[in-house]
Amino acid sequence: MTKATALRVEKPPLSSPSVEPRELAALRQLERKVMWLAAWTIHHANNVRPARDEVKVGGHQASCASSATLLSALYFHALRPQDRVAVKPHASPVFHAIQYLLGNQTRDKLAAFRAFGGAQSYPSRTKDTDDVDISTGSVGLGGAMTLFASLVQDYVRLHDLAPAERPDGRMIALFGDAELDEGNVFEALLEGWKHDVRNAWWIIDYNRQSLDSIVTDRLFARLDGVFTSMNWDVRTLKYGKLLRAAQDGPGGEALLNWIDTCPNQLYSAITFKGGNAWRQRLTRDLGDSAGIRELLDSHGDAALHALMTNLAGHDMETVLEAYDAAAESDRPTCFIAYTIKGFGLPLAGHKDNHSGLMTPDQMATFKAANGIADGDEWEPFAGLDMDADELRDFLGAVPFNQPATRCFETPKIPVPASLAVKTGAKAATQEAFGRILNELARGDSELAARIVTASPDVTVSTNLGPWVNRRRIFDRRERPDTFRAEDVASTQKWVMSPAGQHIELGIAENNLFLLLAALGLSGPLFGARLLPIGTLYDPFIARGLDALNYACYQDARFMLIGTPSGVTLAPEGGAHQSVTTPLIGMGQPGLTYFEPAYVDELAVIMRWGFNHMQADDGGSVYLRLSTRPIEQTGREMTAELADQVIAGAYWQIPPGPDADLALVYCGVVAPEVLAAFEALREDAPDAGLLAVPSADRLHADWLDAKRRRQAGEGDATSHAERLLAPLAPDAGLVTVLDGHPAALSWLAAVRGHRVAPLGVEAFGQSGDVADLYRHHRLDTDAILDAAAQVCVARATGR
Ligand SMILES: Cc1ncc(C[n+]2csc(CCOP(=O)(O)OP(=O)(O)O)c2C)c(N)n1
Ligand SMILES: [Mg+2]
Repeated sequence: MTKATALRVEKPPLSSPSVEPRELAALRQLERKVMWLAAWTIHHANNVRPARDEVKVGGHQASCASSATLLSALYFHALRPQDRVAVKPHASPVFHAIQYLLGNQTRDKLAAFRAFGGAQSYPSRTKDTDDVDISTGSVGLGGAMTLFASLVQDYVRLHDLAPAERPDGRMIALFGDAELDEGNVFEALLEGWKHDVRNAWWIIDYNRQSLDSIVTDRLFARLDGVFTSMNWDVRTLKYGKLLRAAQDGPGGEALLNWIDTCPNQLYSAITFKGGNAWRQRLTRDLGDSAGIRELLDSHGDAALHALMTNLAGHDMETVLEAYDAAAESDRPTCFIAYTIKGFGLPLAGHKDNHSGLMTPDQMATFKAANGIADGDEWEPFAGLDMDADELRDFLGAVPFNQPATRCFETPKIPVPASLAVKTGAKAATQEAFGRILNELARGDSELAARIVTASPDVTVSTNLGPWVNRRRIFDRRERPDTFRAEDVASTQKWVMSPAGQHIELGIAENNLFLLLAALGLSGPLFGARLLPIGTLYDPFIARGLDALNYACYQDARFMLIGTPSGVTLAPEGGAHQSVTTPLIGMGQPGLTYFEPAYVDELAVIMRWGFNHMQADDGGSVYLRLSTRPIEQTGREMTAELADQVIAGAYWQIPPGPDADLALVYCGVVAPEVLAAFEALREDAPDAGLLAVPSADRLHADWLDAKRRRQAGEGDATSHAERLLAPLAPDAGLVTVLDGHPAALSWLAAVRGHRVAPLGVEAFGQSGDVADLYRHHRLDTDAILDAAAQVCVARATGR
C-alpha cells in the first residue's frame, strides 16, 4: 500500500438514504444563509455600525465560514432539544445566525454583535439570550466540559433525579482543530474514558489552521489514534461528493493521492490563490499521470477550484450522513471533518486569515453573489432559491426547535438550621469540614441527598473520607471494595455504586473545575439541582485557575474547599504552600472567599454557602481551610455573631472608645494574634481584636456602600466602616494572615488608619509552624513589633 492510499479514508456511499431531496435542498439554502449572516454580522459590526473609538471590533469571518456547514447540519437536522452544545468560540456569529433563523435570536442583538448588550463575541450562557448551553472563549475548555456534562447527566439519571420521561441528551462540542493543542482536552479525554462516558460527540473543524499559522501535517494522524485508544468511534470526513465522484473518473485516483500527500501549507496557499493556481500546480505535479489532462480540460477554473476544495466538512450531504450514521449509538464519537478556513470567501486558506475581515469591496461582491439587495441584509430568506414559506415550514419542523424545556427551574433544597458539630478543645478547620459532612452523611436530609463531592486524588487527605465511607463512590456499575473483600483492614471503604455521591478524579485540577462547572449547572441543564463540593490542596487552585474562572463565568454553583493552605502546612514545604489564593478568592467574580479560624465559624459559613449556591443572585463559595488544630473559643454562636461572620468580620475583643490600636487577623494565625494581644494589653488596654473570616465579603460590602452613596443613598455605610468607627481616627492597625498581606491591608483605606500588614510575600520552605511563622514574620513577636511600629508612627505623626 502506498503512503497516499494508507491515508485514504474509507469511501462512504454516495447516495443519501436518510435525507429527503427537499430537506437537503432546504439545508443547503439555510447553510448559505448562515454563511451570509455570520459574515454580514461581523462586517456590520466593523464597517457599518458607527464606531466611537479606535479599538478594533473584530470577529472571525474565516472561522465562521469554516464551520457553517457543520453547525447548520447539526442544528437544523441532527440536534434534539435534550442535546447540549459547546460551540467553538470563534463561530459565535454562526451560532447566533442559526438561532436567528430558528426564531430564538433577534435582529437587534445581531446588529449589536460585540456591542454592549448585543450578541456576545463568544457564546455566553449568562450574557446571551439565545439559549447557549455551554459558554466558550478560552479554547479547549468548552469542549472538554461536554464530557463532564455527560457524566453529570448519567449521575442525575442513576440517582433518579432527572425529570420523568426526559430522554438522555447528547453532549456535543464543535472544536476548532487547534483547540486540541490544549492539554486540558487530553486530561478530560482520559478522565472521560475512566468514567466510561457516553453520549458525547466531538466535531472537529479540521481546517488545519490556528491563529498564527497552518498546523503541522502529522498532528492529526496521531490524534486519530488518541481517540481510538480511548475507545471513541472516530469518523474522518475528508472528501465531499464531488471529489468522491471524481475519484472514479479520469485521473481521479492520482488527484486524490495528490491531495492526500499535499502538505497543509501548500494546500492552503493554493486554495487562497484559486482555480488557475490549481491548474498550474496539478499540471506540474501530475501532468504525466493518465487522465489528468482530461480532468483538467473538463473543468474551468471555477469548477476546478470547487472540486479541489470540496472537502467533506463543507459538503452538507456528507455531513448529514455522518451525523445520521452515528446517531443510534451512545458510544463517544469524534468526527474529524476536513474544512477550509474562510471557505467560499476571498480569505479562504490564507494563513493570516484568523482575524481577517473582508474589505467593503469584497463584501459587496459576496453580497451580490448571495443575491442580497441593499436593505435586505438581515432578511432571513432574501436571495435564496427556495420559497420562503417552504423554508419557514422547514424551520418550524426542525427537531431541535420543537417545544421542550431547555432551561430548567429547580426548587431550592432546604438547608438545616445548623450544621454545628462537636470537636475537641483544639480543632482544625479541615478536620471540622470532614465532620460536618460526616454528620450530613449520617442523616437523611434532602441537602445530603443533593450533595456531590469530587476531588482530584486528594479525597482522603482533604478529610472527605468519612463522607465517602457512608455515601460511596459514584460509578455506573456496582464495584465492591476489593481490600475489604480480602479482609485487608482500612479506614476507607471504597465501594463504587450508581448510588454513590462522590466522584473520584485523577490528579488534574482542570478536570475538577470542569466537573464542578457541569455539576454546578445540573439544575438548568438537566433539571436536577445538585450541590457540588470540590476539595483540593489550596496551592493547586492555580493549576486549574482558568477552568475555575470558566466555571464561575458560566455561573455554575459549587463549594470549593482549598485545604490545607498557606505556610501553615509547614513541613510540606514551599511547593505546597499557597500565598496568593486569598487574592484569587477576593478577585474572582462569582466566587465568595471565606477563611474561618474556628469550627463554629465554619459551620455558619457552610450553611450560608449552601444557601448562597442556590440563591438567584448567589454564586459559588471558596473556603480556605487548614490542618493546624487551634484552641477553640467555647463560645455560643449567637445569631448576631453568625451574621457578622457572614458579613466578613467581628470584634472578637471589642476596642475601647477611641482606641489607638487594633489587631486584625484572618484564619489560622489566631493563636499568635491572641498571644500578641494579651501581651500588649498592659500597654494598650483599649486595643481591639478584629477577626476577619471573609476579607472578600467585607471588601465587597465596603465598595458597595461607596457606590450606594454615590448613587445618592447618603446614609449608606459598610460593615467595615461601622466596625472601625470606634477606633481613634489616627489609630494603627496590624493585619495578619497566612497569605498575601494585600488581602487585609486595604482596611487602612476604610477610615484612613495606619496599617502594618503582615503576611506571606515569598516562597516558603519546609519547617514547623513556629519556625515558618518566625521566618515569614507571622509569629507573636513579629505582631508585637508591628504594633509598636504603628504606635511609634502615630506618636511621631509618620
Ligand atoms: C486559552 C486560549 N488561548 C488563546 C486564545 C486565542 N485564540 C483564539 S482562537 C485561537 C486559534 C484557534 O484555532 P482553531 O481552534 O483551529 O480555530 P479556527 O481555526 O476554527 O478558527 C487562539 C490561539 C484563546 N481564545 N484561548
Ligand atoms: Mg483551525
